[in-house]
Order: sequence, then structure tokens, then C-alpha cells
Amino acid sequence: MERDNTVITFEQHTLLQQRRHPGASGSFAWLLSGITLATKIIQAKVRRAGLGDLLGDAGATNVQGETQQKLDVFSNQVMLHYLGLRDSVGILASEENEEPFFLKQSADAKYIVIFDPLDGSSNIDVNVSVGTTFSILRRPNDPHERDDALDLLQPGYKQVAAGYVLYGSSTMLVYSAGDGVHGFTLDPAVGAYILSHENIRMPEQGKWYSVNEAHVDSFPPAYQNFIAGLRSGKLGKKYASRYIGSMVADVHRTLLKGGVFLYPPTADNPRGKLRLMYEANPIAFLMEQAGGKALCGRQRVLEMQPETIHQRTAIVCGGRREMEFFEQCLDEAS
Ligand code: P6P
Repeated sequence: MERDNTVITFEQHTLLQQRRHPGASGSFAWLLSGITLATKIIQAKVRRAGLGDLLGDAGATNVQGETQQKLDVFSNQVMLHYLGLRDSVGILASEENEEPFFLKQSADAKYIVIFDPLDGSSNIDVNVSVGTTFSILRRPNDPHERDDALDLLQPGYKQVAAGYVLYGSSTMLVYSAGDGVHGFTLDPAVGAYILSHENIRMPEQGKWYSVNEAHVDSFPPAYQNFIAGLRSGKLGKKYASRYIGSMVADVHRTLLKGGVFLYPPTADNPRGKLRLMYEANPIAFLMEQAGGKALCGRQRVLEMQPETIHQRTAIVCGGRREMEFFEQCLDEAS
């Protein structure tokens, strides 16, 4: 029987999903096209970073106190511009900007997009994969019911959609709107994100753990015992380590192959290093949609009540077996 070579683009996929929500206005699909267009422009620059004057730092620091890379600044401007053009986007918040951008108060402007335009950018100069992460929240339809601060600081379970774009050996958009996790590979010849990984499910158990072991001496005991147990074969096999140091790449491997990715509390970052609103929340949303879990200590990441837009958090996220073992290590250490 001839193989069905029909391609499904991201736009087709989101329109098909939209049909399941009667009354959908199409404004969400139009918003998503802002993300796909911006990330296509970003990937084109990332892939040519060694040419022209795109490598290196931009001579400034961001709100995190991190040296901004030139591509950080470029990627941020592109995300802000193309999402800002979408009527349905009312608020934009970026890892690169201290304050959010309150764009429009119209009734249509019911979405909030919180993003990291180029996570892992310190790896760009050495040609390591980097990524864009995004989290989409909704505001009340009635402008009179809106509160700029409260609408932004919603817990992760209220995300209407979330995802990342990984600029790796290929460019891949991984996304969920609460109806499973789906991966789309950019076909440069067509200029479209094509469905390549429908309904991604995390393996029950993997074979890798992913953590920066340089900090292991300052991890809380439960985390130390967790890693030692994985390594010594407590889960029936001795785990190997894989750590790229670019969250989107480490998370993508964990999502597809199973295992666990973690950034525990450390002496340098006692609350963890990753940012809740635009790193941990999108990742946790995808992990849970794919059958995995994401915790900060005992707490489900998606239930954490944000206090500030740039707050950091610890995170352990992975497959069912690894996460059960992590919770067992927490119990034994208490
Ligand atoms: P460390 C990159 O700067 C980043 O925010 C994440 O992409 C990555 O997972 C983490 O920091 C790496 O941190 O302390 O291991 O270098």
C-alpha cells in the first residue's frame, strides 16, 4: 500500500485542533503564526552566526545580570516585533526585559506571551544547540475584569499552550495546547514547520540523567541520593549522564528518550537557576502532557504561584519511574 506522504504543516495542525473548539475566533492561530514566523527568522540568523558580526556579546547585561549575546538582542527584538503585531496579544514578557510590555487593552487582546527568545545563548559561539521557549496565558475577555499584575502571575496549569523551538541539527518546534505534545520539523526547502513527531509520549523509564554535576556537593541530600541511586542501578540499570548545558536541548532529549533532567537548588542558586514563568512552566506543561512529571521539591511545578515574572525555581522533570524514585528519595531524606 502506498505510504501516505501528505504533509501536515503547523498551521494546518492548529486549525484542525481549533475546529475542536467551537466558537474559536482564529485569533489564537494568528498568534501562533507570530511565533512560527519569528522563530524562522531567528533560526536563519542562528545558523549563520559565525558569518558577519553576529557572534559574541552585545556589550550589555540583561535583567538576570547575564551578558547579552548579540543574538539574544536580535532574537528578542524579532519575538517582540512579530508577536506585538498580533491583535490578540495584550501583554508580552521576555527574559531579556525587566518589565513586561502592556501593548493593548482591547477586548481582543486576550493573550499573554511570556518567552525566552534564545535560551542557552552562551553556547552559541561554540555551535551548541540553543532554543526559544514560550508560554501562553489568557486574560479575562472583559477588559474591566483585567488586572495587569495578576493576569501575568498565573500558575503554570493555567497555560493555554506552551512550547519551545530547538535550533539543533534541525529546527524543531515542540508544542502543546493541552491536547498532547506534537513536534514539527522545519523544512527549509518549503519554509514550513512540518508535523514529524505526532503525540510524543515519554518512555516510562530512560537510561540517562541530566544535571550539572559540578554543583553536586551543594545539592540537598535527597537530590544527591537520587543521582547516586540512578548511577548505582537502584532502578534496575546503571544510568549514564548526558548534559549539554542548554536547557531546551537537554529537555528535548529527555522528552523523546526518557530519563530525567534536573537543576537542583545549589549554593549559587539556592532557589534553583531556571526561571519559572518562561523555562520551567513551558517544560512542565509539555512533560505532563507527554506522560511525565515536573516537580520543584515535592511541589508540582505547574501549581507554583509566581510572585515575580523573573523568579527562579529548582526543577526535576522526567519519566514516571525516575520521578517516582525522586519522590521516594525526598521521603527518605525527610
Ligand atoms: P549551568 C543556559 O544559560 C541555562 O539557562 C539553561 O539553558 C541551562 O540548562 C542552564 O542555564 C545551564 O546552567 O549552571 O549548568 O551552566
